[in-house]
Amino acid sequence: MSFVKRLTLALGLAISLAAGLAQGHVGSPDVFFQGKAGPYSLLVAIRPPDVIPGVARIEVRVLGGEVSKLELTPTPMTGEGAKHPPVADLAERSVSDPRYFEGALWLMRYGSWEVRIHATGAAGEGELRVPVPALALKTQPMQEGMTYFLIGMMIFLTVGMVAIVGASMREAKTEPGTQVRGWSRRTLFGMGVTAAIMFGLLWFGKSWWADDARSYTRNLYKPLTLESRPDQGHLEVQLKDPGWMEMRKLDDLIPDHGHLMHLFLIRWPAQDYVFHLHPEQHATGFFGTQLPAMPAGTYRLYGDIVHESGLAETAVGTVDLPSITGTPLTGDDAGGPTPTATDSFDLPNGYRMILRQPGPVKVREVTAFSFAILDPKGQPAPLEPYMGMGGHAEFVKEDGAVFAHVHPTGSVPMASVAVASPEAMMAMHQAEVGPVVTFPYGVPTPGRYRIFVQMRRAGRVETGAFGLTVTP
Ligand SMILES: [Cu+2]
Repeated sequence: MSFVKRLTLALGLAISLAAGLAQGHVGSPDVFFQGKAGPYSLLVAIRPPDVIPGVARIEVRVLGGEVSKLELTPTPMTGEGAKHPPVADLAERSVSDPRYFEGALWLMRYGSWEVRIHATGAAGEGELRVPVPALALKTQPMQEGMTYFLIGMMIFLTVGMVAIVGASMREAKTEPGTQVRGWSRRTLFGMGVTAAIMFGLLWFGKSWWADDARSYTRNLYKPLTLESRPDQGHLEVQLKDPGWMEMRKLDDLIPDHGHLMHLFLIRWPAQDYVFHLHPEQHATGFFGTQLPAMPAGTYRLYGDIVHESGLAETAVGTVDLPSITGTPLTGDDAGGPTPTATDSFDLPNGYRMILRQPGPVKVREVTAFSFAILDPKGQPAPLEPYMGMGGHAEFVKEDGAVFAHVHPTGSVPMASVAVASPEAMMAMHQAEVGPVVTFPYGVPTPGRYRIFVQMRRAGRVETGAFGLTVTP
């Protein structure tokens, strides 16, 4: 029954083709991470696969120290799987650039994964763990060539099977060399039965296929949404789960930079006001916050949360707000008008925030985006940590297709880092920062972006905004 074998093979292939991948940000699946593996400083880019199970590509640049060998191991971030890592893969060192290593790893199932990067070199050994979410984001259609190939095979094998049965019933019992004339009833009946069995098998295959496609679709990542209820100067937001895998719960959130939710409100479509607030949770999935002074308009909401598995998600929504008198911004809450600058954004009292032009920005390639605050004399102003980091930057595409919340350590939320490795998280919290703060990030697609940057100076969080155009 080679036909069934082939069908099984084809189904397996189609199932593995029918997958995609996402992560905590919106429309920005690549992971960028800067951290230390023992004595070595590494800049890591992970390109998650299009399919789960699928192959993630890992690129590592050694920024500090002499590394002779890099080993890569993928494991789930929590649970039994985390305790039994597979054998490590050796990353390949570039011949032309000895500080650059590359590797590929299989991510076997959905969920919160990490890649363990073990570095060996002149100064000893060290390990860095980089969280990677593995979520199926889309169903990929079968390639046209494959479709025609499979249809052709189906017809060929079905007709072939009927013909074989027919020929064997008609001629098997005749002496060699005898000419058989006509088709007996028995032969035609046998061929009819074979055809019926073949159609039955095809029907079975089709429903098996459809069933598998349905169960895959059920597992496709569906982002959380934010439902909002503004009431005077107060905003209530509720996390809504559109129904996804059982592994997602809403009562397992862990604080990131001391807050369960980082809520960004961006006035849309002008993106001329941005606020970064921290609503308090008062029941599972229910959050509330006082609003600052805000002009009326439609605001897009992006709520960053992290689950105890280390999986980070961005819940999205919109809210229409009237003009709000509001309460003054306090604590870690910050924001304000963001008329977009090219490289110098005016702040109060003659200060400015500047973007050091990074040179040509290439799609998906890690670029170092560096910012500083200059005093009225043009001298770099001293900065203070803002929620434990040198700064917080949001890369937002003008058409809304991308929202990525990035830190000087890259695109991985600190709470996810903490789940993978608490010591690494402690080491990354910065007591002293600046005067230049650099964010490693690679924009996912060409187009026009805004970068909203928040840094703290003299006890005050300043918000700057910069335009960025990325050509294909
Ligand atoms: Cu942040």
